[in-house]
Amino acid sequence: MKKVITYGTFDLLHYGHINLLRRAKEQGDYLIVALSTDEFNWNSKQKKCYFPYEKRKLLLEAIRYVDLVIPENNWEQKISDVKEFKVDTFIMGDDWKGKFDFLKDYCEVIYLPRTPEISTTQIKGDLKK
Ligand code: C2G
Repeated sequence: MKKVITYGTFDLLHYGHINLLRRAKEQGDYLIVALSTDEFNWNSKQKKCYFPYEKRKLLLEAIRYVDLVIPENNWEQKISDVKEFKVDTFIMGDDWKGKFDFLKDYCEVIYLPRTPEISTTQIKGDLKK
């Protein structure tokens, strides 16, 4: 079984996220999503989520491509996650290109093209108009 992992906040879930998750699952048989906790988002990514972790987790677990959702508590857990879950492939959108190449010592690293013209930030901005 080929295992794939990806990381993110996935707040205000949108079709750009779904495109990423669909393509990530196409790379293997089992997709793990490491979902940024509220604390990690606020303390390390300066992101205030609209939906709290448990709601974002509920939404992700309802997606056919997703097999397991685990918490992302910090920037440093990726190597131990890859080892613990015996991950074959790490996937992120290419806004992160190069940032996680250190994982190439442990698994395949793939950066996929982002879906253009959609983001959680854009949704929030549009709703204020
Ligand atoms: N994404 C995408 N296209 C978009 C928007 C997002 O492909 N239009 C991808 C991002 O590249 C990322 C994933 O969807 O791979 C989740 O996006 P975010 O929730 O914004 O994740 P981020 O805050 O970048 O967190 O340790 C890594 C971080 O947790 C990544």
